Order: sequence, then structure tokens, then C-alpha cells
Amino acid sequence: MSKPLIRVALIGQGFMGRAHSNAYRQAPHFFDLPYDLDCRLLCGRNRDVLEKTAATWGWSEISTDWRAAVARSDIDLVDIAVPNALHAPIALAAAEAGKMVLCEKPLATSAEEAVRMAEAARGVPNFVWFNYRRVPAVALCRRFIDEGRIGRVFHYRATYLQEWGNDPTRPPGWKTQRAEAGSGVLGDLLSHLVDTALWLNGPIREVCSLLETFATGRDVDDAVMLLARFANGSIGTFEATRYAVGYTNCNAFTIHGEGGMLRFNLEEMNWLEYAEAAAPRERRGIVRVPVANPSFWKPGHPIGYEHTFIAALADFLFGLSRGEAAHPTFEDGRETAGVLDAAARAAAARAWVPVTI
Ligand code: SOE
Repeated sequence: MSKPLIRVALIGQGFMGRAHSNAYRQAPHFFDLPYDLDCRLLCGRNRDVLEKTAATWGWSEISTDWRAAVARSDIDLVDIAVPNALHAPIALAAAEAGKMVLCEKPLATSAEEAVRMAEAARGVPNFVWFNYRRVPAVALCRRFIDEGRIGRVFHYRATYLQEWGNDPTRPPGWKTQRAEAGSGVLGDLLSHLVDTALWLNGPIREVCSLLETFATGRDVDDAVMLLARFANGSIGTFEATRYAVGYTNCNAFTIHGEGGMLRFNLEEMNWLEYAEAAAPRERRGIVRVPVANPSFWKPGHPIGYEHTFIAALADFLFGLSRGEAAHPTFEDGRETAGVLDAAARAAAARAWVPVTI
């Protein structure tokens, strides 16, 4: 039986353009999706690269004009994987045209922009690609929390450590320019930590932070440290940096509750670590649990970064078929933007500030 067809326009052909392209190609191989996907249009700035990328990933057509792409009547879903400053204009136009709209993280370059985007997207299916929620070990962590295994939470500790900011040979790119990125690690890395924290541990009420720029002449933050008070009474520390020499992509968190501890590190993404406070003293310690998503391979057969995007897309499509939102939605993205906004305000004021948006 034929399935309803979704005709996709992907705007962006960089790192995330490839990650999303792969998800559209692979999702039907691993999931019995409720829709057929038509990879119809790939949109980007550089025509030469565009032709090659479209051929590699199987996009039928190309365009260098995102406005025309969004306006096409034969496009149902617009997926945004471009520099952050373009997220809002494209998402607003797509929502106004009645398209489903998926957007890379961070949702916006400011909290005000995120509010406008969340409002505009209220009438259409929408989703933000905070892909790390789909790491099976992170999802299991959420399940353990929901089951009450760690009980009342005391500490939430998260770090996102990269080192590429320290590489003097690296050519300048959009991520280090405020006009295109909006911020540095705040939007790029801290946003991931905050999205995961809000999902696992609930709302953040107030924050205190510092931002640092190590590179001369750079107008975005290279590092951020944040203290947070959660609504559930727990306290959090967050650190995100591009100057953690020795770390390539270490996205990690530890949660300590009265019933135990949960620990995750993306560098060991097929594992969740768990300690149970009530275990007998002679067996008390940290257990390393292998975690898999059975939609991919058999237990014990590791998955990788790309599977998080494939699973995210599948969740969005299954949600769509049931008339339910898949999270994180634009509204969830707005909540994260509110915490990032508070972090920037706190750093400027050198003070504790409430999360207001
Ligand atoms: C930055 O280096 C980056 O590519 C982020 O933009 C991604 O969101 C993160 O998943 C990996 O690191």
C-alpha cells in the first residue's frame, strides 16, 4: 500500500546538511515509516558544491534561492541547516507558507527571535534537531529518572568540551562570527547541554555565568561557565568551551540523586553509567550499562553520531502520523533560548539573574 508522500526541501549543505541528508536516506531503511520521503530540493549558496552534494546524497533538484524554495507548492517540509542567523527568516517564511518546519540548533540567535519563531510555528508541525536526546543511553537515562530510580536530584553537572578554537591553522568560519552565529559556544554547545538538562531535570529558574573570548579580535564567546538553580531544587554546573585542549567532542553529564547517580559521555555513547545508593556496600559502585536502539542493530552492536539524526527524523514522522508533536519542538527550543539569554545577561551583569523568557 502506498504511503502519503512528504516532499522535502533541505536548506543547507554543510556538516548538518550532510547529517540531515543521511537521515532522510537512512530512516526508511531502519524504520517502517508512516510516510514516503521525496528528497526533492537541496538549497545552498555555492552552486558547484551544491551539484556535487545533491548528486552524492540523492536530492533531485538544487536551488540557490531559499525564498523560492520555501514558496514552492510542491514542497511540504522545509528543513533548515544553515548558519544560525538565517534560521529565523527561513522558519518564519516556511511557517507562513504552511510548511512543516524542522530547524537545526540553536533555534535562534536571541530569545526574542525564538519567541517569534515558536509563535509562528504553532500552526504547523515543527521540530528542533537537538539530536543528542536520541542517543539511546540518554533516552535510557530519562527512563530511569521517570521510573524514580535516582529520586530527588541534588546535582546536575554538564560539560561540552572541544578544542578546535585553539587551532591557529583553522580557517575562519561562520561559527566564530557574531553576525552569522549570534553567539559562540553559548548557542553552539551550551544549547545542547541546556536542552538535555531541561529534558532530564526540568526547568531552570535562575543562573549566574561567565563568558570568555580567548582569541584576539573575535566577537563571540569561546567559553562559558554557568551555575544554575533548577525548579526541582537541584543545582547545576555547566561548562562549554572550544579551548579544552585534548578533547575533540566530549559532551557529558552526571546527575546525582538521593537514589543514585547517572552518568553519560558522548565519547562512549553506547554506554550509560549508573550507581545505586541502596546497593549493598560490598556491591556498591558504578555499573556500566551497554545501551542499544533495537531499530538499528542487535544489542551490543554500537551505533554512532549519525543514528541520532536518523532516530530523530523517525520520531518526528511517527509523531506526525499520530497527530502528536515530537520533542524538542520550537517551544522547547524557545525554552532553551530563554536560558541562554539569561546566561548572557548574567555574564554581562556579573550577577544571578532569573530565566524570564
Ligand atoms: C560544533 O563543533 C559542533 O559541530 C556543533 O555545532 C554540533 O551541534 C555538535 O553536535 C558537535 O559540535
